[in-house]
Amino acid sequence: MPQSTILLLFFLGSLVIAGVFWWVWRTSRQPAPGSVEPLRRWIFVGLLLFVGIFTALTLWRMPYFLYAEELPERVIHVVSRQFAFALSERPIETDAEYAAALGQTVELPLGKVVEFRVTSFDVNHGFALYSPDGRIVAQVQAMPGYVNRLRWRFDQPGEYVAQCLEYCGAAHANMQARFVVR
Ligand SMILES: [Cu+2]
Repeated sequence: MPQSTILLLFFLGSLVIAGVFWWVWRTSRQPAPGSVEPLRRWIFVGLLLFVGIFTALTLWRMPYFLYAEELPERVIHVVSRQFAFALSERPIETDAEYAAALGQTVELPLGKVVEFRVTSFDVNHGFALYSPDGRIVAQVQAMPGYVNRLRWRFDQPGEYVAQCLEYCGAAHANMQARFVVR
C-alpha cells in the first residue's frame, strides 16, 4: 500500500475517533454554570497553550535529522541480518559482499561527522551504538527495503558496540558488531 493511502486512512481514522469524542462530549451532561473552579480552568488553558506553543516550535523540525547541514567525513554501509551486522565503507548489496564485510574491522575518525546507511536483508532490526563505557549514544531502525541514515559525531575514543535493539529472533541478544573510534 502506498504511503499516501496509509496516511489518508490514518487521517480518516483520526477524524472518526475525534468525532466519537465530540459526540460523547455533546451528549454528556454539561456542568452547571459557575460550577467549574476558576483555577482548574486556568490550569487547562495554561496546559493547552504550553502544548500548542511547544508543538508549533518543534514540529517543523521533523523528520529529525542530526547534522543535516554538514557533509559526513565518512560513510559506513550497514546491513543487518539474523544475527549479525556487516559494516563496510563500500556498499553491501549481495550475499558475498555481506559475508566479506562481516570480517572487516571498521575504524572511524574521532570528532568528525560519520554517516551510517543502515538497511536489513531480512526482518526489522535496531542499530544502536554503545560508547566504550556502555552508554547508548544513538540508534536507528534497520528495515528491509529502506536505507535509513544516521549521522553521529563520536567524541570519545575506544571500542564501540552496535547492538540490535529490535527483537528479531532467538539470537537477538547476541546480535552485535564492533568498531573502533580513534
Ligand atoms: Cu534483534
